[in-house]
Amino acid sequence: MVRITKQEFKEMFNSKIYSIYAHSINEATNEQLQIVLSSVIKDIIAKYWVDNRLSTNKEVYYFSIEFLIGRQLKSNLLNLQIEEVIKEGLEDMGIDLDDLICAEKDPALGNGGLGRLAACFLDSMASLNISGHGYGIRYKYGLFEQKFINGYQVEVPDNWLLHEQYSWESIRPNKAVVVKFGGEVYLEEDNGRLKAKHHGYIPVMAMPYDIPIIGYDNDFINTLRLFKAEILNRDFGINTLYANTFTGSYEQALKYKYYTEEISQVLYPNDSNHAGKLLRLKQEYFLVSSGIQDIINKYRKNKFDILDFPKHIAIHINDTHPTLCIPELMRILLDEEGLSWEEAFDITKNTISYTNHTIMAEAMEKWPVDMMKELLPRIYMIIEEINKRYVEYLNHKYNDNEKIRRMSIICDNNINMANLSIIGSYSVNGVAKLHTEILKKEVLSDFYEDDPGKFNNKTNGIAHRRWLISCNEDLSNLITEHIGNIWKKDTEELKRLEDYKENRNFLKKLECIKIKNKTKLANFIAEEYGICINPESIYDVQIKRLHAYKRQLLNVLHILHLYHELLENPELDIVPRTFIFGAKAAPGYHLAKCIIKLINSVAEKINNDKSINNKIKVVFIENYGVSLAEKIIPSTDVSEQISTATKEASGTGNMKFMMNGAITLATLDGANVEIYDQVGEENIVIFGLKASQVLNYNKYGGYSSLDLYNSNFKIKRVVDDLVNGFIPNISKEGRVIYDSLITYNDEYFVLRDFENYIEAQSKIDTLYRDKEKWSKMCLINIANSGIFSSDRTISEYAKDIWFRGC
Ligand code: GLS
Repeated sequence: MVRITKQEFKEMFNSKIYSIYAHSINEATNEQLQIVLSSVIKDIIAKYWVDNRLSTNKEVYYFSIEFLIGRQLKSNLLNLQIEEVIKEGLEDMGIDLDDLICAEKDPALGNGGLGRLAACFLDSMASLNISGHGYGIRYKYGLFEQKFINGYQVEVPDNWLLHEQYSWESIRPNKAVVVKFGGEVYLEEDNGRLKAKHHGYIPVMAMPYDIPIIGYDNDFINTLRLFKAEILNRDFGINTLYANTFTGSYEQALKYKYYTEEISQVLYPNDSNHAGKLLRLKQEYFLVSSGIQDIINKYRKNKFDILDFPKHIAIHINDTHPTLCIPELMRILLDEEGLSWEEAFDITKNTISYTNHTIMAEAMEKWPVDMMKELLPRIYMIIEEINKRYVEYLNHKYNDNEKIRRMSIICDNNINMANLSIIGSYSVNGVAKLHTEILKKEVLSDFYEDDPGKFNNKTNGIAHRRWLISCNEDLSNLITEHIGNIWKKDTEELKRLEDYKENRNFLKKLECIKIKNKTKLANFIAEEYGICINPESIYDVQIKRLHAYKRQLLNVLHILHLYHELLENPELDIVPRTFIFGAKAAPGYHLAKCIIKLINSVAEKINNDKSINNKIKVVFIENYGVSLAEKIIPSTDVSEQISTATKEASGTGNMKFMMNGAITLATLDGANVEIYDQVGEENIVIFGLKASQVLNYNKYGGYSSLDLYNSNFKIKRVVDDLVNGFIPNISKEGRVIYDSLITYNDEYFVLRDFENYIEAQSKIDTLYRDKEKWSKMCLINIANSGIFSSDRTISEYAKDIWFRGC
């Protein structure tokens, strides 16, 4: 057990503040005090961290271009189980722990679900005593900070690295490696074998920064290693290695510095979207090569036989962004370890596993052959060889040119990264049952038919420690008072809460906690945005990236519909509603930005219209991210999960809301289907097209949004609002949105699902009126949310993928 007394802590804290800042507590800012506290905690855990790094068990390495870890202080204290001692120690010194928790910067090194999932997985691996480490990029600028100016999204750089430092990291210069870009590769005769020789490349130093990932109550600490791109030797000197490209002048040295540092400068702000830019390819290879070299260096130190690599190492690639792990591992095995092609490919295929996170066509990574050839000549040669051999295999097995085109890695001068990931790995999984079925039957059906055993499902999960124990303390305490502590380590125990579903006293307590959380959020919104919301109203929340398929538009069109109903009949009997949005749009995603402007303009109009008696309010929370989610989710009544069926691979916000006792209003998409299976139809509100219907429309057509518009008065009324001046200041944006719905036939079936959504919303209104029944529904949701802990997901990855056969 990590143990520390209050006295020891205070001494450490006092001496640390002098050694870091050379001044006393009284002169320190909260940011400084938070940095001191993190540093003390790092000292406290140092021994455990070192011990863990020496592990010789099978190790898992999780490669991800994004890690959205959120603030660490509170969750580290929780996992170390030392929150009370630290809180009291700080109190003695006149410091409020909560102030320090809020002073921590929130590292936004991810866009949304994919990056947050990676963070939850790290938490679970450490908590389950699995040696599992993350590899990522230490972006200087994370996801942009969002500001609203006149209702428009404006992006501001996110300077999360205060004075170039992050309080939880430790730099490891002795573990730096060199990543090579460009140049030329020749195959030269060496001892009777052809060996690849790489000349004239540009070397980039990958400097590791380690962040401890602390397990829950188990003294187990893993590492998230983030690489920063730097010049070689950090000295600016002229280096013969890059003399070919940067010819030695001061100007050239500066160019070199720019070339290298640019690589880890900024996170690409796209979610589920492939930008296809050269810099992104550099980032991908930088991540992959740094990580793979690091693994190999450690492996060599352990002196294991290289042929046993898959017995000791599991490498997991989080979507296709780290797919170059496959040719990079091949490169090292062939060129440095001197293995044969067959040996190298066998090892690679048995080491690497792959998760697919989306079926959206625009997210499928494809790289132009020329770009790959020029930037990564050796890697390209290897990809070409893998492809050649695979196509030979296909030719042998099938006599079907179309099929072979679909399955090959290189086609039409593009490299298809999903195909490379499948061909070079032993396991392919989707992230929810429905998504995996769609992969098997539709998107990847050729591969599934070829090798069905490779495919499996791993429904996503969330770290319940952050998303319940830490962010909703009152609820967590209520649960513990009634069913004891075991659920914190085994969330299936939450099921025992069902024993209380007829217990009015318990249901009342649940309701009181929700009201308390809602009041807290109302105070926050009043302070931040000057909008007064009513904690007795239904908090109806949609927080996630802004994307057409997620259909924030459907939500806002329904708000307009309600507004019209209220204007026509101010006495209309509805439960007051507060619609809350939080969403960032990719800076280049025009339609998404128009929708943001629309929501803000609708909010402005409705919130200032006295005639509707505060019956509806609309709040768009600026700069949505992990820390805000931790505030909003515990106070939510209705969780909006309304994507077009088939489009949301899983969703994870849906699970967080459910675990905090919100009722899900959803389409049968992604993991919503499994939430439905858990709670039963009385405890969730479902609407809209099913996946099979959407797939049919996509295949055979038959949908006309214009017909709907012309035949349905309610639809026409809200769609016309976009262009008739009813909502002020959206003339351009309204037209863009109108066109997406009518001129371009409503790709995401917003209008097709509209009537059904109105009915579902009115069902929510009816259900909420019976408070006790509502509370019972909330309870059933919480009780059945245990399966969505990422501990369950990670146990499945461990059993079925990383350690199978061990
Ligand atoms: C995503 C999917 O869109 C989400 O549905 C999914 O929950 C998440 C994690 O698996 O991955 N894919 C993606 O590119 N971004 C995501 O959030």
